[in-house]
Amino acid sequence: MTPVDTTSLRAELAARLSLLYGAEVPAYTTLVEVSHEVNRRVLERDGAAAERLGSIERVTAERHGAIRVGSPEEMAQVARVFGALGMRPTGFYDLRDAHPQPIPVVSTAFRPIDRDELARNPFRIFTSMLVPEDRRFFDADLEQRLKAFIGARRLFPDELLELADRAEAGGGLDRPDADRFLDLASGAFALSPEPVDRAWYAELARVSGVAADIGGVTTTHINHLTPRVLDIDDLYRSMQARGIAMIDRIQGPPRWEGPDVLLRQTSFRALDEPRLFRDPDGSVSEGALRVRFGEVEARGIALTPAGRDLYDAAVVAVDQRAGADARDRDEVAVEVWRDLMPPTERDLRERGLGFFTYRVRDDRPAGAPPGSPAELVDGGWLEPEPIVYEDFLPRSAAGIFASNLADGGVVADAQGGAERDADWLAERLGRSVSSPEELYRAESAASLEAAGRRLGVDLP
Ligand code: OOG
Ligand code: NI
Repeated sequence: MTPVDTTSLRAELAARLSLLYGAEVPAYTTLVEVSHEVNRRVLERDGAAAERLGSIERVTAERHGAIRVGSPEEMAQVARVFGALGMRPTGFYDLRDAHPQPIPVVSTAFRPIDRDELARNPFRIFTSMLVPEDRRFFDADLEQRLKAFIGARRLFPDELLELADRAEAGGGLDRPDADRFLDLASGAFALSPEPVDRAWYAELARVSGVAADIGGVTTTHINHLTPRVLDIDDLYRSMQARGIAMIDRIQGPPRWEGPDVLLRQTSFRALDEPRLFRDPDGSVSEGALRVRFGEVEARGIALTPAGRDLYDAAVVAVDQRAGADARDRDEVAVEVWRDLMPPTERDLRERGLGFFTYRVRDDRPAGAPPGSPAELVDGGWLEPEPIVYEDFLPRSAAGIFASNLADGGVVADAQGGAERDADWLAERLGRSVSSPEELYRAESAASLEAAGRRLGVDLP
C-alpha cells in the first residue's frame, strides 16, 4: 500500500477544505474562479515574469485559511493536527493592539517552513486564540464563564489527534488512515448545525464579535479561505463586475510602479449565514450570523527588519497625510510610497531592505570573482532572486477583521494584565515558534554561502 506522506496530506486537506468552504460559502467559488481567470491573464500578459514570485502551479493551488480557538489547550491540538501536514507555528501576532480595531486574540500561522515544501504546497492556517484574561475586554466574571464554556467543549475528536500524532511521527499515513484523518479534520472545521445559545452569544458579541465567534459556540470553523492572485487590482474590478460587493479598498501596500512587497489583501463582505439559535425557554429558531467572508491576496517580496521599519513608517505617514487631505487614500499612499520606498528591486536589495537569494549565473565572466555580494551581482556572477513574503500583516489582518465585524469598544492598556509573546506560545504548544524574519535571513544566507562555495569566495 502506498503511504500518503505529510506533503500529500497537506495538499489533500487544502483541496478538501476548499471544496467544503465552496459548498458553505458559494461566493468563495466565484472568487476562486475569478482568481484563476486573473492568473491566466497575468501569465499571458507578463510571461515568465509572472512566475517570479512563485510558479503558476503553486499560486493556483495556494490558499490560506483562518481559524479561531479559545485556549492554549485548543491551540496545542491545532498544532498537532497541522503538525501532521508539515505545518509549523510561525510568527506571533498580537491583535490586541492592532489598529484601528483591537481584537482580543493572539495568533500564529501554521505553515511549511522550508522552500521546497512551500513550493510543493504552501497551505497555511492563520490561527487565533482568545485571551479571556485580558482585562481590557473581559471582567473576572466573564473570564471565568468563558473559560468554563471553552473548557467543557472538544473541538477535535481523540481519533483525529491520535492519527495526527502518528502521521507526524511516521511522516505520513496509509491510504485508509489518511482518508479517515482527512474526513475527521475537514469535519472539525465545518460549520456546525448545532444551535447557538442566543443570550450567551449576544453577551460576548457586546464585548467583541470575534469573542462571540470563538467562545459563543461549541465548535470551530474556517473563518475564511484565501486564494492568491497575481494581480489583485484586476481581481477587485472583476469581482465588482460580477456584482459581488467588495470591502472599500485593497489593504496593505498601494499599487505603484515600484516593487511589490509583503502582502496586499482584499475581501468581499461577510455574508449572512442561516444558523439555529436556542432561547432561554429552550425553543430553537432560525436566525443568521455574519462572521465569515471571502478574502484574496497578492504576495510580494519579504522585507528585512529595516525594510519593515520603513514600511511601518510609510503606513503611519499615509495615515497622517490622508487625515489632513481630501484626496482619496490610495492616491495619498502612492505619493507617500514615492517619497519613502525604494523605487526598484535593485534599490530594495542594495539598501538591505528586502530579502533575496542568489543563483550563480551560467553566463558569468571568466577569471577571479570579486569578494562582496553587491560586486558579484554587478559583475554578472550572481543573479538575485527575491524571496516571497510567506506570512501575514497584523494591521491588515485587523483591518479585515474590523471591516467584517461590528465590534464593541475597548479601553487601551498595555497587554491588559495578560502578557503574551512567542516564547509564551512556544511553551504552551510544546513546540518552537519560528520567526519569519529568521527563516528569510537563513534562506538568504544559505544561498550566498552555497554560491560562495561554487565560486571559491567566502560569502556572506
Ligand atoms: C484572521 C485574520 C488574519 C489574514 O489574512 O491576515 C488573516 C481571522 O479573521 O481570524 O487571515
Ligand atoms: Ni486571511
